[in-house]
Amino acid sequence: MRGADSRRLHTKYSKSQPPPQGASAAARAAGLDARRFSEYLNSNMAIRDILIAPDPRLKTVSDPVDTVDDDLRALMDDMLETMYAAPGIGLAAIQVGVPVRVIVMDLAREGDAPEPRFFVNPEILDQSDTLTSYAEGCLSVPEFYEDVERPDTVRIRYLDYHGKPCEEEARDLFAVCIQHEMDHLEGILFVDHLSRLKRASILKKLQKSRRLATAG
Ligand code: QAP
Ligand code: CO
Repeated sequence: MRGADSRRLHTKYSKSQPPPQGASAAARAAGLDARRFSEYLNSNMAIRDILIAPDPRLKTVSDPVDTVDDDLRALMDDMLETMYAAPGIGLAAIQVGVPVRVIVMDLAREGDAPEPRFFVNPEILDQSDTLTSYAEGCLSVPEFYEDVERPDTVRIRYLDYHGKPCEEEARDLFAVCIQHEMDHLEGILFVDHLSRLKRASILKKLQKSRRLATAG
């Protein structure tokens, strides 16, 4: 995220001087507030539709990425815009209907500078035996939150926004989020970790609100 393109974008944009069309994730990395930035989103910028469960496409196992190129970066930029607009903290490509192994994330607290992160072809190298439980939500399962137990630390390998191989240890909310998002790459939702009864109840309610939304 740091590099030539981010250095060009050090000026803060104001309302009278909006950012250029298609200003990418580099703009955010340079310190633009993504939440203020969202004021400038318009129909030319691609906020994509988020698939809502029980959409069968969410069960797809996503394909590995061959090359991190400009096309893929355009997808990652769109995903980040879509996630910020929602707003959410993590999004997998399949949630916007693209079955490739790509995740975007921003765990920065509201009011703090945004910290967009990109994970291409992520893998878990190692995981702790200790489990921890967190009340998870999901942009594809709107308005439902349930405790899910997962390893509390994972070591991951992935390619970043520029295709550079990276390796690091994820803990706390980062560990929860990366495991939740990596589940999406296998076609797994957090509700798949719940009892059949609880899962069926949530999916039925989502289906019902979908019916009501499309009937009107
Ligand atoms: C996944 O989730 C996650 O129900 C990312 O009405 C969740 O961004 C990782 C959201 C928890 C770790 C812990 C959910 C927005 C956003 C909703 C999200 C909603 C609006 C969820
Ligand atoms: Co999710």
